[in-house]
Amino acid sequence: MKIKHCEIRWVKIPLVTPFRTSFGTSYDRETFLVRLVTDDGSEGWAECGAEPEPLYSSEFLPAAEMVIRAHLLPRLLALGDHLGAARVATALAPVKGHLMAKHVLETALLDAELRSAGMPFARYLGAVKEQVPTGVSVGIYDSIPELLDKVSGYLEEGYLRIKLKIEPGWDLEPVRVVRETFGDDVLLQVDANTAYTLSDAPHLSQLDKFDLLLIEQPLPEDDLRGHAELAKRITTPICLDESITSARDAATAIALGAVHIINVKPSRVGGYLEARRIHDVAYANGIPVWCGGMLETGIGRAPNLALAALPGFVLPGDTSASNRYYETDLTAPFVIENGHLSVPTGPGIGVDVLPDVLEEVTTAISTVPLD
Ligand code: NPQ
Ligand code: MG
Repeated sequence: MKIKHCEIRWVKIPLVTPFRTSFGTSYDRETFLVRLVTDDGSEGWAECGAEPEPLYSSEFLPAAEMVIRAHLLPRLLALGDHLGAARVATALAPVKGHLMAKHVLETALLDAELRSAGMPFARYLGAVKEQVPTGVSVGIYDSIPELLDKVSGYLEEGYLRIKLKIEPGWDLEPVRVVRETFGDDVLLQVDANTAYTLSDAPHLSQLDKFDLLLIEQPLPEDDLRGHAELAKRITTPICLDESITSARDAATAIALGAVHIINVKPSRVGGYLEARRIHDVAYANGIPVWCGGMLETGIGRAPNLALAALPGFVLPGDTSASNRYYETDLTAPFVIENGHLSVPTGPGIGVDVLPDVLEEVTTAISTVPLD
């Protein structure tokens, strides 16, 4: 398969509500989409999971676009007729890092291939479910009443799991009040986005009484030793997000006792093929996984739902409905039904952009020269 056309389209979509985490507040979702056209006329789409600034990850959007143009796409073009999604990771391996940029190209090519073959992402990846249970990620708020109002609304919408963003100064109290207000049966977890250090272990152990499903990424992404030590000092299961960028990372963290549950995000690990390898390593070691989110539009949400339908994805993910983030999605909206979202059944990612919505939110569009 050859790439005949590559287009990079920047979009900016307002969020229905600001999303505050320990690393900052987002008011809009700004990202770029890549559209590939292959020599058999198939189109493939993918969405970059990076943010405008390197705050969640060292990657950020302008750098991702630059590395795609200057270092990644040329390597794929050099494969000529031998190009295929299964060869992307090897062809791009000489380029260090930039996994969110690599994810975009691999996913767009995989979408084109699967559309051409008439195969849904779900079937290709090995999905075993047609609907997946969904949770919701709840930001940090200025006040407890505001938080309770949000959580109450999400529970009414049917979300099966509540994830609270926490940071020093906003942790024990919000968790205690949510647990007391909504009861012991609500599936509840927290995400610190690396905001703590091992010296906070005594403080974090006070979360143990709230019977949380997990605490996500409490320590810096490169502190596996710290997470292994923390796991001995608290009973809440440790979940890693930012720390796990490959199947090798997953195997290392598991071997070190630094992780009990893994948040799998295809954009963080370089694409769906590595995400499936992480699933396989975790599954072989009895480690549950769930599908994380990066505020994707429908273009990124669709393949995430296919991944979330694999057998090892046994916990509700952050694959929330479109209206959690957007008034109008770039695709037909994903709607929560009985706490579940349906896995797309169409070829490739199984969704198409809505052209007029896309035009509305496009801030820049450019064709990448292929010569
Ligand atoms: C997490 N996602 O699990 C990430 C954090 C996050 C749903 O909590 C733009 C792009 C904004 C990526 C905000 C959720 C983001 C983002 C938050 C990732 O840690
Ligand atoms: Mg996280």
